[in-house]
Order: sequence, then structure tokens, then C-alpha cells
Amino acid sequence: MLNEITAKFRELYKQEPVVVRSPGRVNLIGEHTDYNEGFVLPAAINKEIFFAIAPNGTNSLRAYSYNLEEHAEFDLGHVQRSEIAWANYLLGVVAQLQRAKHHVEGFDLVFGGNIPIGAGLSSSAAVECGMAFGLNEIFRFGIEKLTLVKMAQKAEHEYALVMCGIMDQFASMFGKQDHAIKLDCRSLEYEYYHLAMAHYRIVLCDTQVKHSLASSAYNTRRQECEAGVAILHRHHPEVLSLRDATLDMLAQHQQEFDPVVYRRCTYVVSENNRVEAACADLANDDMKAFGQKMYASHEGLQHDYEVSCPELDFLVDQTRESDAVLGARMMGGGFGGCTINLVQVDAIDAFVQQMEQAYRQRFGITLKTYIAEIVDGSSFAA
Ligand code: GAF
Repeated sequence: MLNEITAKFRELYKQEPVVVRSPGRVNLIGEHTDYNEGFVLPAAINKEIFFAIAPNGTNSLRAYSYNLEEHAEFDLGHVQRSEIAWANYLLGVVAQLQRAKHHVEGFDLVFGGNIPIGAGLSSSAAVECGMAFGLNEIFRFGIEKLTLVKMAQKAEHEYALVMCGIMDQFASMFGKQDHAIKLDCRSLEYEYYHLAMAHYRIVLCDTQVKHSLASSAYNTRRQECEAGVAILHRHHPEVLSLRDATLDMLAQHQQEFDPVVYRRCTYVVSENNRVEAACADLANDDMKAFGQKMYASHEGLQHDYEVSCPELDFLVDQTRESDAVLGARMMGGGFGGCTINLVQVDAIDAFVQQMEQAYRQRFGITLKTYIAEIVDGSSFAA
């Protein structure tokens, strides 16, 4: 793919590009905790987007989406949201750079890759991070990586209109081969945990569905969490986000909560605690205990946070009786996309076959599966 994208760039623009790769991500545990200033445990994976990019001496962005086979051109003097959905991830980043007073001159771009869209593997964050990384390089802005991550997140808020947390962009930029990143989404301090992959693999089961509720429900969940924080803050001024809350505090004030908001909050507080406990499991090399926490995470997402769907629940349920699966859960924002499964290496073929068959029988849909390898974050392409 890398070669094809570079060749397309040369053919279209008759010059040599800089080539950047930007990965998607998995999240082992810690779902919907990032925008509550809690902990997450993502990792960058070998599903990637490549960017061939170079200045063009004009004041225009000329872009070509390799996957969609579409061209678009924009005047960089008047950057605003576009009706071309894919272009917004590029323009959003340009707008952030301009706001920070960086002079973005015209440039040519061909980008494309193998991150399935809408599968919960953060293709949008990968585009934003790759764009930010590439522009920082060709125009020598000298912006540090964490600032690029924040710009990429803002691009998602303002140009894709999803009020995401920082996990996806952070993982795409800061990923490290064979490591998960425990990120504190308040302080943005992080620690790498080595994933000993000798006996198991991360297998993703892609439902191939994305229910239309996804982005509106995401923003509603954020509001529900904020409503919970407002109640707790009245009694406990030190509670500024659900990161600061405890299950005891919630129980103490339960009568003031709308029951739905209460369940949302108990999920987030429990999940946040689970990330810390799961990291201790990793440090102790206790993958069995880690896997159990993945199932507990799914229960919470299904029943209390209510961001799962029948397809995801079915796939997780299928694994429960299997000795070969250590843990499984829905991953990402929810309402479709992938489940993440920890599967014993020697049982992967049988696992994939069983899952495909069961899913086809139940939903009439061909399941897609991917074995995720953990790779480095955004970089120059080799
Ligand atoms: C999406 C968002 F983009 C992330 O910020 C995160 O909130 C995730 O859903 C849920 O954990 O991927």
C-alpha cells in the first residue's frame, strides 16, 4: 500500500513526497473513561494510514483519497468545514495549526490505508494524527507530539463534531511496539506496559455494523456524566470529574440522581478502578485475571452504560465457555465496530472459524477478524 500511495502521488503531482504512517488503535480496557479524566490502556496497531505529502508552492491543499478515489481542493486562505466528510479530518488539523499561528502553505497529499472505517479502530484519529505529523514535518513547525495530539483531538471536535476524549489520538501518536499505554487522561502522564505476547494474541472481531445512534449517543453520555459530577460536586467540592468520585460517594447521594445517570456514573467509576487493577495484572503477568476484567468491563458497558448492541453482546457471549479465550469485550465508542479478544495462540484458527460460523448463522453477516500486532505510533514510513 505504501508503494502504491507514493506512486500515485508521483503520478498526480510530479514531485517527491515525504511519507508518513499513522496507526489505528485497540483499547485493552478503560472505555468511556478518557473524557471523565480517568485512565485508559490503548495500543497502536498494524492497521495504518499512509500519507504522501509535499509543499506545492501555492495556497491550496490538493488532496486525493486513495481508498475512495476522490480528489478535493481547498483554498487555505479560507479554511472551514466541508461537505466532503473525509476532507474535514484534514481541514480540521489545518485549522488548528492556523489558529496556533503556524503558516500552512499549500501542499499536495495522497493518503490511504487499511484501517476499516467505522470499526472502532480510530481511522479518524489516525488521519488527524498523520496529517498533523506530516505538516509539522514538511513545514518544520517544530511542534511537540503532545501538542499535535491535542490539535488532532480538537480537529475531531470542531470538524467531525464528535466530542471525543484524548485516547485515540494519543495512542496513534504515542504507540510503542509490543506495549500498551496506561494514560492518565487528566495529567496526560503515561506509562508503557510490556505485553508478553508469547502465548496469546489480540484478535478483533468486526461486527460490520455501525448503528446510527453512535455519535449522538456518545455526546449524550458525556452530558450524563457531567450531570452526575454536578450533583457530587455540590457535596464534595473536590469532585471535578468522575475521576474524583468513588462508589461510596455515589451510593451516599443516590436519591438525588436520575436512575439512568446513576448507572452511567457507577459504570465509569468502576471501569476506572478496573484499569488500575488490570495494570497490576499485567505487571504480575496474570493474564487470566486481566481477561476477567475485560468481561466485567463489557457487562458494565452493556447494562449500565448501554453503549453495546446485540451483535457485540452475541460475539462476547460466544467466547464465554471457551478455554482458549482469556477475555473479550466491546471496544471503543460502541453501537457496533469490534470486540477485542485475548485468544491463546494455538487456538486462533479454531476460534476464528467458530466465531464466523456462529455470527453468520445468527445475523447472516460475514464477520471479519483481524489479529492485531502492537506497533509504534505515527512516524516516517520505512
Ligand atoms: C471513542 C472516542 F473517540 C474516545 O475518545 C473514547 O471516548 C472511546 O470512544 C470510548 O472509550 O473512540
